[in-house]
Amino acid sequence: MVWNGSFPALYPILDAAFLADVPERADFLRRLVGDLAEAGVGILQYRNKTGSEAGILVDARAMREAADERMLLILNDWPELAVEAGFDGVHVGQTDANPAEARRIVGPESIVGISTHNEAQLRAADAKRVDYIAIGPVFATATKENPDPVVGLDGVRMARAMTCKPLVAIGGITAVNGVQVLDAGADSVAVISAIFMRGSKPAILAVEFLRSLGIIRRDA
Ligand code: 3NM
Repeated sequence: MVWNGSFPALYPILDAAFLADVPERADFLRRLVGDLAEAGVGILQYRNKTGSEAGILVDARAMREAADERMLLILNDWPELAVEAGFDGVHVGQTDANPAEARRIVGPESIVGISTHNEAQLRAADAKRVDYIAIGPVFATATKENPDPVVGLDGVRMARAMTCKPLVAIGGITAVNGVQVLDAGADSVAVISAIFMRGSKPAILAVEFLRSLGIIRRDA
């Protein structure tokens, strides 16, 4: 994938845990994704660490229908399912499918992103055929099980100095601290809880987040 334009500055990650008890899940997903696209979200990841392959595919297809071409859709960890669902790419962690294998499956035109947590992983990722590199956790996060040590804003600066690829920062990022993370050199901030909080309206939170980053004007 060659980026024509810049990487979207806000990269929400929809974790399946957020969908646990919603009624009419496919309809809910279609509405949610449509609302996020309307809000100006340009890239969205679907992350489901516990579901069956069949279940993930059903969810992913519903998302694809609603996103049309306004939004890049990335699947966490399942390159084959990403292709089957017509997603734009796949994101792999350090212990998931390796990026070369993911690239072979999704093909040269799709997006492959990878998580890194330290300097050695960043160096290795930069040499691979990946389209963006994520670094984290930047701040403490309650969302990920067994998170790696916090890298802080200095970790983002270090990562920026080590790669020219689009840099996505993740972990504990909010509408309050997001600007600092971009100022430290990240192209994008990936967030779960700041957008997908129980009882919240993700599209409203996304608009507020985009405003806080200066992506949409405060009076818009
Ligand atoms: N990956 P929140 S931190 C999924 O360090 C994930 O690679 C991380 O959730 C990493 O925005 C993280 O709620 C959790 O902190 C991000």
